Parts: sequence; C-alpha cells; structure tokens
Amino acid sequence: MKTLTKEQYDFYVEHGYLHLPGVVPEHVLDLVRGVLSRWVDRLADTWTADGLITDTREDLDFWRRLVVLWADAGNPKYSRSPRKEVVEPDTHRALSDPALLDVAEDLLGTDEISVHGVFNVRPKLPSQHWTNTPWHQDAQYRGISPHVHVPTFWFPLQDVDEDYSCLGVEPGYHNGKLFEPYEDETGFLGISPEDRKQFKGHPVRMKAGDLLCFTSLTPHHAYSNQTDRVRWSLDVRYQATDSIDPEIEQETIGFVARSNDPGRLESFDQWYAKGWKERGW
Ligand SMILES: O=C(O)CCC(=O)C(=O)O
Repeated sequence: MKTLTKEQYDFYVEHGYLHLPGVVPEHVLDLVRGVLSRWVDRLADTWTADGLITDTREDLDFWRRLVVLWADAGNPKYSRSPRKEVVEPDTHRALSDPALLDVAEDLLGTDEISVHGVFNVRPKLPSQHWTNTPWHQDAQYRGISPHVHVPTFWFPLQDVDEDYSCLGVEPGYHNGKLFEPYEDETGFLGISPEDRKQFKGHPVRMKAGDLLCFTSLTPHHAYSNQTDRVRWSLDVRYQATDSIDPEIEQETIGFVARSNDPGRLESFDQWYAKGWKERGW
C-alpha cells in the first residue's frame, strides 16, 4: 500500500466507500479554486456581454460572488457541472496530483493509472433544486462501466454537512446490481423512488482537504445547499489504464497520469488534443 492502511482498504472493499480526512493537499485546493474563479470571471463576462449585469462584483469573495452575480443577472441558466469549460493546465495538474494518484494506486492495485474523462466541478448555488444531485450510481451514466473498477474521488473546497450539501452514501450495494436509470425531475439520472425505498442514507460530513472515494455502483446523492454561499466541489474518477475500453474512452477523453513507462504519460497538451476542443460538452 502506498498511502492507505489495510483497515482503510478493507473498509472500502466492505462498504463501497471510504472517507479519508486531510489527504487533499492545500495546493490542490488552491489550483481548483483558481480554475473555478476563472470560470466565474468568464461567466460574469458573458452575462455582461448579454446585458444581464453591469457590475462583475470583483469585490466579493469566492463563496458569495456567483450567488450575487446570478441574482443580479436574473437567475439565468448556467452549467451545473462544468467540464469542458474548465479543461486547462491547472485542472490537469490537480487531477494528476501524486496525493490523489497514491490513493488511486492503492484502490486499483496498479501504478498504471488513467484519469477518467468524466470529471466535474460543481458550483452549487443555495436552494437550487436543479443542482440537487439525486440518488444515483455513477455507472448509470454513459461512459462509466459497471464492470470495471472506476472509483470516484469527490472533495469539497469548504467544510460540508447536511445543510451545506455534503454527500450521502448507501453502503452495501456496491457488489450488487446496476439499478434501472430513472429520469429525475432535476434532469439528472438516478435511482427510482421505488428502488431507493430501503435506503437509510449515511451523510458524510467533510472538511476542506478530506476525500471521499466510492465505487461506480455505490448509491449516493447530495443534500441541498441551505446556506447563502456556493458549495464548490470536484469529482473525478480513476481507472487502471489497461482496463480502458477504447470505444468508451473516445467518448469520455481521459489521460494517462501515472506509468512506469514515461513515454505513456499524457501532458495537458496531449490530453487537450484528444478532442476537447471539438466536443460539445
Ligand atoms: O457533488 C455533487 O453534488 C454530486 C457528486 C456526484 O454525484 C458524483 O461525483 O458522482
């Protein structure tokens, strides 16, 4: 094991999730905060160009600025889980940080590791129902196989609890079936009310710097954001490079982040050139 204890690894295998306090380094949180601040700057510029706002509110801090801009702009639609819009060198740096790859190596049992192309940042505004992630399994989404081990890594940029949109997980289902995808009223895919009737729900309260890992079959959801600030988070998946299906990879566009063969590693430019410019999402 590179970084996990045997107890931590066994917990993940038994329960399908693992909460790791304090493993996301401050510099990774800083990188992600920078990427997201630039995304807000671009959004503010778009809303200014569209005539929705006249003040880009640079006086406000990272946690409040988008809340105020969005209200000033008259609540326009914005991307609830930007991906393509945040593909930049600092995102590549954050996703391939050794601290995250060490955990991935322990969970995957290999040091040939790729960042999966499905990653998201989540600017979750207060009381926004359409950003409320319903109960789901990640493998219900296209591009994430239920048959290959693709652990999700989720971390918040601030402390989170049930009022500040922490995640809830349902342990014990990860060795079972993939639930029939159900179209939730938010537009997200999820697990139907009938199928989730038995769930008890286990909230995972976290501090900035904590990491939550879970399998692609582990049911999970997010509590709503009842604060007056944005809940910022990032989720990313890792996969053994040799388990990648080229058909799926073509759709999702990840990159090789750790390898014994330096020639296999993919830089930001190589990752970007794999099709990010052309794709629509
Ligand atoms: O951040 C959220 O609200 C949901 C995250 C999630 O469902 C995921 O990472 O799969």
